[in-house]
This record gives sequence, C-alpha cells and structure tokens, in this order.
Amino acid sequence: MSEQTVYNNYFYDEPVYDLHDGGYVPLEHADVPEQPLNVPAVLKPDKVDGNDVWYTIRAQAGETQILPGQKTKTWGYNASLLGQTIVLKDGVHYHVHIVNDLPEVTTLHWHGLNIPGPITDGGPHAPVYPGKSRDIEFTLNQPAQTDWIHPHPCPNTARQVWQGLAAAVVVTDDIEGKLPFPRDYGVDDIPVVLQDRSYHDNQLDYDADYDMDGTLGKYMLVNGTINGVFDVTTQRVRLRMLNGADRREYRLHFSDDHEFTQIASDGGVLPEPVQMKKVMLTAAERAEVIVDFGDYKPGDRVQLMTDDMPVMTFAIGDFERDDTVLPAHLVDIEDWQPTPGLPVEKTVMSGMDDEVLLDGKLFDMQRIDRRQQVGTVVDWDVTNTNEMDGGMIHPFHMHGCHFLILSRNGHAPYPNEHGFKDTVGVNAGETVRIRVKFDVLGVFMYHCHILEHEDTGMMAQIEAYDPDQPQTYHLLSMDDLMTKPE
Ligand SMILES: [Cu+2]
Repeated sequence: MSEQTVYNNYFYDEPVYDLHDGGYVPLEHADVPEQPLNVPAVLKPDKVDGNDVWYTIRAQAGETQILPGQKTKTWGYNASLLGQTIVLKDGVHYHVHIVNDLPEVTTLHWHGLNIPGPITDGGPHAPVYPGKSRDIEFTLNQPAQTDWIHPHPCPNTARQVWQGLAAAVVVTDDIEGKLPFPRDYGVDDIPVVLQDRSYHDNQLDYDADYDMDGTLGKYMLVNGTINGVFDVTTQRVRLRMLNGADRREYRLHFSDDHEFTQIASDGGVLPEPVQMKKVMLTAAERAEVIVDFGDYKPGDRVQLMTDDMPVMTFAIGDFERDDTVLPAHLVDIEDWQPTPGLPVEKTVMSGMDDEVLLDGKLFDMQRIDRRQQVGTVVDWDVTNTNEMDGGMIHPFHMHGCHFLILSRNGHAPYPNEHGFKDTVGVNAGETVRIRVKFDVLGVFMYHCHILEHEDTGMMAQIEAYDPDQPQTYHLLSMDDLMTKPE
C-alpha cells in the first residue's frame, strides 16, 4: 500500500447491493431524541485462578427502553438486550457456564473463535434447553480480534438474533497489545454493533417483518441504541464495527467524508493499516477502524452514516493532542502454502428466497458434507451463482477456522482483505478463492450468514479430522434439537 492511498470505494459490485432487492426496506429516520450510545459493560468473570477463568453467560428475556413510551420486550446475554462484552485473552483456559432462561431452546455460538466443534463451538448440535444449562471449556489459541456470540439453533437463529441475542467478544494477545492502538474500553475503544429493526407499538414482531431473503428493519441501532451519541474525549477512537444484522449490508462513511484507518478485520490485525473513507460490511463481518478526530474542535459533531442515513453521532469534546503514527507494517501474516496433492475444494451458494442451496442441497444436521485434515492448507473456490442482474451478495462464513482471501474472480482481493477472515461477502456471479486451515478437531458449519438463508438450509458441515485422533460425533437431527429431553 502506498502511504498516500486513501480508498473511497465500497469495493463490492453496486448492482447487487441489497437496496436493489425487491423486498428492500429503506432505513428511516427514527423520531426519537438523541441518547447516549449504549456501551455494554465488560462481563466480569465468576472466578479467576491462575490461567483458568470462569464465566456465566445467561440468555435471558427482559425489557429495554429503545423508543419513548412502552419498553420493548427483548432478549440478551446477561443483559436485557444484546449482552455484556466478553474480553478473552489468547492462551487462557476458559470455563463457561451457559444458562438458558428463555422460553425456547437456544445455542451459544462463538463466531470467530477457533474452538472444537460441534459442541464447544455452539452450533446447532449444542442445544441448551429452557431452564437448563451447559458447561463448556476451551483454551483460546488465536490472535487478537473482534468476534461475537450469537445463537445458532437452526432454524431459529434469525428470530433469536432479531430478538436481541448478540454480544461482542474482544480477543486480546501480546502482539496486538504492543501496537499503538487505542484500547481503553469504553473510552477510546468501543464496540459498534450495527443492526436494523422495526417496531410495532414499540414491540418487535419478527413474523410481521420476516423476509426469506433476510429480514430488514426500518431503524438503525448501534449497540441497541437509536440515534446514539458517543462523547469523544480522546483524539483517536477505535471502533470495533460488527455487522450484527440478519441481512442488511452497511455501507459506512462519515457525514463529512472524514478519513479513517482500518486496522483489523474478522480474524485480527491487518498486515498494513488501510486508509479509507468508506467501508462495507456484509452480515457478520467485522472491521476495526481508528478514527482520528484531531481536525475537529470541541462542540463539533460528525455522524457515521450508512448510505444516506445516520447511524450514530460523535460529539467532539476536549482532548489532549495525540501524535501517534501507526507503523506502515502492523503484523506478519503467516504465509500458508497449500498442502501438495490436495485438489481445490469447490462450494456453491445458489438461489434466493425459498430456493437457496449450498452445493445444491439443503442442510442436514446428520450429514457430514466434506472433511479436511487439521493442519493441511486447502484452497477453496466459493461461488455465488446468482445473476448479477437481480441477484444478491451471500456472505460465506466458516466455523472453526480462519481463511485468507486469495482472489475474487481471479482479481486481487480488496485492499482491506489482506488479513485473516471468517466471513466473506461473495458477489453475484463471483468466485472467491480462499485458503483454509483448521487447527482444531470437530464438525463445523459453513454457511451463508444471511440468517434467514442459514435457517432455510443454506448450510453444510465439514469435519476437521486428524487420522491419529479418530473421533466419533453424535450428530443430532433437527427433531432431536427441537425436542426438550425429560
Ligand atoms: Cu445467502
């Protein structure tokens, strides 16, 4: 990257932006007074003993003041809506007690954590029934990044996320810890969980708003706040932006086209910082950006926008001068070379509405669709066969691993795609070549992250195996999942 390059481009193919979809719901201004942006508290551990840390995560129902008047019935993790932020560190052994206080079965999926599947990872094989709990443990072994937790009980993932289940996970490590990034949580380092919702007499009504191609809402929320305002008290602020929507793509920019610097994507810190004025996130993607407010003066305000709609406001206050310059090179990205003799895997996302398929099939919880040996490096061609005219972007997500993006239809990946990813938006008519390595054993999901597509069955399973450690997995059927044991 030349140091002068400032990208002013969403990179994606404009003809397949979600706003061209027949069922597109435009965002509207919410007639709601500005309010302080909700910055979720950090979840406190139950216990810390040396390198072992214990947490309880409770999926619960509650009420949240989102709009003036009646509160909204919402769900959250240790909160009435969304959840407390979970801060994890590479190398630590975690014990997590998951409690379900909701009236229906759920699971707790750690999106972006490379932990064993299918139980620890929290996909559909790991139900937690109402009034019950589940205990998992894992040692974290991965670089610093912004991840998240959300439910994954196919076919009810989309509705449960709509109801409010989602929380940011911040992974830290010693390498990121030495980089000159803001990291004072809540002050100059905040999660920005982007979602859109509609309300009916102040209540959510998923069935009323349901769209098979991904449910869209009329109003923008950040961390559950409509028209949120964040008080800027430091020159540089790090935004951990997460697309937590069921479907909507966010095309983000500032109201005055202010530049910002992307420093990380889904799988951690980018090899080089990328200067930009625009960034697009498809469902479940993350981008960490640093915004330098040094050119503003106290009292100024600037808005983060998606398309032409404000997302949130930054109110500039007093701050000390900060002349930190980011290094041109941030981290080394491991140079994975494909394991000789292994063919390119091909996976195909096809259809729209009720015709979505992955590799020509619907999801079957008891079918393992492919296998990859842990430690091997395999290239995959991920194809979206939708027509450019009238098709859509399908965000492809893999559990249990990260991947590198090698090319898009043979062209170089976007400038902010040079780090590790776990979700990649695939344009209509496009084949994205990715390089995949699993380090942990398990049966893992890979799927479209438009949650309604996933629930319809645009999902499949891969076993990451080691011939020296054969495993037997008990794979639930969907009926098993939905049947509460006595
Ligand atoms: Cu899709």
